[in-house]
Amino acid sequence: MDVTRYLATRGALVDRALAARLPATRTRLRQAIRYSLLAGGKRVRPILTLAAAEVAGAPARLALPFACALEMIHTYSLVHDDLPAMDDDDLRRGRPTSHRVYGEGLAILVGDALLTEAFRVMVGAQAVPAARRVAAVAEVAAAAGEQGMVGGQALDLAAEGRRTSVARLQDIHRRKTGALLRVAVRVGALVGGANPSTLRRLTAYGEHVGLAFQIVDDILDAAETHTADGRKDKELAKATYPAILGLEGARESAAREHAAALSALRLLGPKAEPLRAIATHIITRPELSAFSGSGSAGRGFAAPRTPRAPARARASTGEPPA
Ligand code: GRG
Repeated sequence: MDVTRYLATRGALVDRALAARLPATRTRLRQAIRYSLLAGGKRVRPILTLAAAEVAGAPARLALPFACALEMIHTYSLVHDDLPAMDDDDLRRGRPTSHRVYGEGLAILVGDALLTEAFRVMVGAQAVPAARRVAAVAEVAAAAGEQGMVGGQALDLAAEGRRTSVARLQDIHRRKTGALLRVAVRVGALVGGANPSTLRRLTAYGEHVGLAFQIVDDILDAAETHTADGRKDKELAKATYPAILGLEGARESAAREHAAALSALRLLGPKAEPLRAIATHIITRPELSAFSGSGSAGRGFAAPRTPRAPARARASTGEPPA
C-alpha cells in the first residue's frame, strides 16, 4: 500500500476535525491553542486510533473524537515539555515554541485547556456506546497520567545526568512515550468493539510500535543534537538508547520491536495492512539512513529538520514569528 498517501489522507482528516472542534475565536488563549495544535504534527497517534478501529470492524469516523482527543493530549505534553522548567526548547514542529510566542503563563494554560478539552471530546462522542466510551476514557486517563506519560516524564527528569540501565530506560519510555501510543491503538480497538483476542494482538502491536518509535527518535537525535523540535538531549545528558546501547545496538533494538509489532498482527488479515505499513514506515524513515533530517516537523514523517543554535546560547526575544 502507498503509506505516504495513506498518512497524508488520514492526517488531513484529523487536521480538519481538530480545526472544527476548536474554531478560531478572538481570544488569545484560543489563538495560542490553535497555534500549537494546528502546527503540522505527524498525527501518528490519531492515525493509529483510526486504523485500529477499522481492524476491529468499525468505520474510522466512529473513533475520530478519540483520535482528536489523543492528539490534543499529545500536543499538551509537547507544549509543557518545551517550557523553561522542562526542556526549555525554542522550536517545536519547526516553529517557535508556545511559550516563546505567547509567554510561559499562556503556554501552561494551552496545555491545561487541551488536556481538559480532550476529555470533553471523548465523553461527548455520542455515537460510541456508553460502556465502550467509559472504558476508553478510563484507559486514556491512566495512560496520560501518573501511571503513564506524566509519571514517565517525572522519571525522565530524575534520570537527567545519571547512569541509566536499559531496563530503566525502557520503563521511562514505556510510560513517557509508549503509553500514549499504546492507548491510541487500544482506544481505537475498544471503540470499534474489538473481540478480546483482537484487542490483545492490537495491544501488543501498540506496545512494540511505541518502543520502536522512541528508539528511532533517539537515533535521530543522536545523529543531530539540535533539531526542528528544539530538543537537545545531549546537552541535557538524557537517557537515550544510542547513549546506552550505541547506535548499532539501538538500531537492532528498533528492528526487534518492529518485527514483534508485525508478528502481533500476523493473524489479523488484510484489514491490518495500514498498521503494518505504519510500523514499517516508523522504523524506515528515510532520514534514518541519511541522518540528515527528521520527521518531527511538518506534515509527513520525512519532513526536514531545521538546524538550530543551542538554546542556552540564544537571547530570548519573546517575539511572535513573522
Ligand atoms: C510534560 C506531562 C509532560 C509530558 C511530556 C511525550 C513527552 C512527555 C515529551 C515529549 C518529549 C519528546 C520530544 C519525546 C520524544 C518522542 C516524541 C513524543 C516525539 C514527538 O512526537 P511526534 O514525533 O511529534 O509524534 P509530532 O510533532 O509529529 O506530533
